Amino acid sequence: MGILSVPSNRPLVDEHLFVYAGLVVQWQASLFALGAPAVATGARTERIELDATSWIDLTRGFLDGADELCAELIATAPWRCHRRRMYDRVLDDPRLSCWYRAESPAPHPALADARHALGERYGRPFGGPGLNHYRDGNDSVAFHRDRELRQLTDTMVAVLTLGARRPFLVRPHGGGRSLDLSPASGDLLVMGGRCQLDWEHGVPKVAKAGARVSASWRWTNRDGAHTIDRGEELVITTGA
Ligand SMILES: O=C(O)CCC(=O)C(=O)O
Repeated sequence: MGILSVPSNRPLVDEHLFVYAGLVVQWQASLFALGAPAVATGARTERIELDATSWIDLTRGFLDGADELCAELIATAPWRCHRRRMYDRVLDDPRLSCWYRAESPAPHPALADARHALGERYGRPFGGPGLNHYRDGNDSVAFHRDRELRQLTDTMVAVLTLGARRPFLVRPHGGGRSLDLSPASGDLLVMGGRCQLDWEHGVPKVAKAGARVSASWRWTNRDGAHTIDRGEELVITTGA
């Protein structure tokens, strides 16, 4: 099955060992990702029309200082390893996660600013953020549609990448040719329209990768069937 990749003109520098609060975190740093975390001014957004009703907005370099923020979140966020029911089996989620309510303080002021910028850009209130930590290439999320949104016809899911660049694949629901958005540290993608109904996304395992954190915010107008597929469900939370 073919994979189309969306090129980025952002240069990568060599793989780094990044030391933060006693933690050694390894990833390929981007020249744009060092320094104090802040929403960048003047980053350009490109719209990718997946079909007539689904789209992805890709903003390369949405956040400055993304590697700093990645290291800080890895060291300070209340990470948990969750367990997921996949039909008749309960499996460890191969990544760490934590979620924040919209009304709770954001885990970092730059993430509060990012959520505010999303609200300004789209004129909609976003929730979250949810954070995921992919410790190395063995951590992943399989192709899926976001569980609580996948029957809804008008949703937005914004995903900000911090740290290592990993494939981020998007394909039609049920299979087909994949598009690889390959977000680098500080890049933002927003999946909109019927994307959670008609398309799937995933971050596959890779042979070697440094640490990556994703921060995501969601919005929906609640239009749609609202039927939840109970085949797959997040059930148990354990310590990291
Ligand atoms: O971490 C990412 O980039 C994607 C996360 C995701 O798709 C999810 O948690 O539903």
